[in-house]
Amino acid sequence: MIRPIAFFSLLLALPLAVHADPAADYAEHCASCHGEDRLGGTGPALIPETLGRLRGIDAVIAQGRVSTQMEGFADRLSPEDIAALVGYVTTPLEDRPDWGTDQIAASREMNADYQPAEKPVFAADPLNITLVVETGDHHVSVLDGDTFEVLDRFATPFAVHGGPKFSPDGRFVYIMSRDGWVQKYDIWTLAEVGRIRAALNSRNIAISPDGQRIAVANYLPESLTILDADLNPLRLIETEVDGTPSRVSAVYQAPQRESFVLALKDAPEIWEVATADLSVRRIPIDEPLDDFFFSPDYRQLIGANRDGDKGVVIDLDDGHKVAELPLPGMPHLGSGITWERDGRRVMATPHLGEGVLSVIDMQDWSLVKQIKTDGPGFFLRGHAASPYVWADVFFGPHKDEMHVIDKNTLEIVKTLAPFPGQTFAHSEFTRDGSHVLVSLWEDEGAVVVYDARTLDEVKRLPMRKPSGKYNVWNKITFEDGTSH
Ligand code: DHE
Repeated sequence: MIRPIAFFSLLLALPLAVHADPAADYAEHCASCHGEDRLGGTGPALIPETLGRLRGIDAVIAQGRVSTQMEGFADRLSPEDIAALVGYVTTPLEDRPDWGTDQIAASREMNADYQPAEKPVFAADPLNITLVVETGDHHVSVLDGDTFEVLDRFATPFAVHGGPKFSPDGRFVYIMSRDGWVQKYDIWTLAEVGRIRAALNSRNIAISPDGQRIAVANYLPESLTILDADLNPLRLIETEVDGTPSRVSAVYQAPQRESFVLALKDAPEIWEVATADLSVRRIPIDEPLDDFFFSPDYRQLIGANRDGDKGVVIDLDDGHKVAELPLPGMPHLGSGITWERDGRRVMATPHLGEGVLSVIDMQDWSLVKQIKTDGPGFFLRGHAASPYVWADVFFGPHKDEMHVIDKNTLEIVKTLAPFPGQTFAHSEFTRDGSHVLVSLWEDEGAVVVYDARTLDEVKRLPMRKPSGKYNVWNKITFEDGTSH
């Protein structure tokens, strides 16, 4: 017979199998900031749609995030608890959350201290301002495009993605986060106007030519949210095809057509929404297309198929397919730019899966050349005043390189690599095309300013993981060499 005292000693000696309880840990440590429903609060939503591309979630839980309210939990949670929590927050929600116009309207937060200035509060050219999105600590820096002085640096919602969109006069900018927040900022006053959560997970935004409608493309819920210029929700367009919801991959502004053009992720249709009355036109296509690039008159679009091996040209007036281009290696058409070459308009697109840039004749949609690069690239930039195209090598061992390519010969004339081993990507020209700004895309990063003619470095501005840069003039004039 075992005596009681010996029995307890035996129990204590046995290794205790303590199982992590991520739901309880979430409720105790995370819910107050990230929401009991994981849809966000003062902190971002913790759902796979938002976290999908985030690396090192375990390290963030253990050590926290510098310059944010996210503290570290390594002193309270074991590595096993943290691993279970990562599994918990990257598992899809059981029920499809509800986010209708009432919830959207209730999320609107206007800045009570905002007093609009009557003229810019700075001496710099307001149309040569360049915004730098700093993803390292979720801020935007406002740069004087002539002196490169930082005029303001403001906090954004978590994980800004895609290009901010400027009002047609260049005064206001709308910035979107993957969490569906749309922030409005007044460049003249250097102040936030307010923000609203248009959806729970969003892709990008577009603005109507009169600046009165902001369209937000959403994955969750599957929809397009239309806001007015004061961030009031006007309409939630549910993107359903034959009773099945489709995510909206992206929304594009087509100013000449006075419409928004929608790429649907899950249905073989393109939607066109009139900016005046928000009526929807549905264009059936053979297969879902994504990542659109438009002809300068916005009559034709070229989209990539799901397998990433061809480009399909659609005429938006009659809805018919005009051409198909063999473009293997995942063309990133959304990063395409155009220019005039030998009297013909060409477009160039990088490929996410192959170290080439495809140059396409936009008159007959033939392939002019595939320029071999040192690896797959993400972004391209040019400017009417510059003879060069700037193409990064975003992926692979040469991610530290930026190719400068002659627009006529289509040859690489120089490869810049000032920071060996570190990502050097995304460029943007100043208003007059005299300078180019490139991101050292690292947490202790920088924006490096080049003379666009001599290709010499002019200045380095320290920044926290700078990603995209956006010049007001180039954007509002729809400069051919930049994204729209
Ligand atoms: Fe982006 C723009 C989609 C991953 C940084 N990206 C866009 C746009 C789309 C898009 C549709 C155009 C929006 C606009 O400007 O209106 N991006 C996608 C994807 O589908 C993809 C491949 C996967 C995803 O998770 O969404 C993707 N994008 C990324 C990244 O991993 C990048 C490098 C880092 C990040 O911040 O997420 C990234 N995307 C950017 C940037 C732009 C962008 C900086 C704006 C480019 C510009 O110059 O206009």
